[in-house]
Amino acid sequence: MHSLKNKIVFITGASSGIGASCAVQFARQGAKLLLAARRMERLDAFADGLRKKFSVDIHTIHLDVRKRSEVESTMDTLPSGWKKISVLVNNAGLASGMATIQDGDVDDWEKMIDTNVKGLLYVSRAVIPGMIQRGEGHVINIGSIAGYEFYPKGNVYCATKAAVNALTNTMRLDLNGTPIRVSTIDPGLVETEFSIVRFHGDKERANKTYEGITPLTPDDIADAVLYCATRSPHVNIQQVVLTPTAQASTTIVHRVQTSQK
Ligand code: NDP
Ligand code: 8X3
Repeated sequence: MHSLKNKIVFITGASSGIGASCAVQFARQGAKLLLAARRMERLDAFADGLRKKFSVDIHTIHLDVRKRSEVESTMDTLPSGWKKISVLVNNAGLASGMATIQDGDVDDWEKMIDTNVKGLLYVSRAVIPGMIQRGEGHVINIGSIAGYEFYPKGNVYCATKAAVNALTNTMRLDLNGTPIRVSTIDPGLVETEFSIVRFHGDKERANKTYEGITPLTPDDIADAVLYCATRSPHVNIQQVVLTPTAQASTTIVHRVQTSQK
């Protein structure tokens, strides 16, 4: 197992869900955590808990990945002990709305494209050159099965995750010949704040997404991320696809009525 002790792991979207679970997993390994999100109060409280529990070194940063100049200046001005990033987990992302193409809200579309595609690119562009220079690095993108199994009303979210899939594969091509590894973790239904965000705060509608199934947990995804990151440096796990057992594809989900469960 490749040790991550004192290696800097940078996780975007670490204030909740999959990103937060990844932070816990990497903290357990004794990595140094560079954690980013927009909700700083929440991120700082979470980081304090991790410091107490795992005695790890953590630096939190406010980062709205949609803002190119904020990403560039924040990454350029990282404190000296936090520049040498070994693992980048490009996790920040969201679905916003779920409507047909003819009814879709263009603001929702822009939010998804700006976060899931452009945000991932801005962060990657800021981090990868240093990895090449240092001869060490691993980029782990959080994609989705929605990136290749499209579903009705998923249009723009699916398109952004298809873009993540294309970017993961093309990053690997461009970085071939360097020691930098590139992986993607592509989950199906994971119960996080994802659906609450997608349905603009409507918790009742969000809960229906996971009704009658045992969904994946953020820890299930973080396990896979950690597995990729702890292989020997000559092993690149290119892709991990995980779904709940009840989910055969984005559209085929076996749901059991609560009373029958
Ligand atoms: P959550 O809503 O629980 O977490 C999303 C995280 O992304 C939060 O920490 C949020 O932090 C951060 N984020 C959102 N927008 C921005 C932004 N503009 N700049 C910086 N950070 C941002 O959802 P998940 O944990 O489920 O989602 C994580 C990733 O997993 C996403 O890329 C999602 O597409 C992917 N995914 C999720 C699945 C699921 O079923 N849940 C399945 C497949 C993939 P803050 O608001 O504080 O900025
Ligand atoms: C999130 C999973 O199926 O809701 O990427 O699009 S899905």
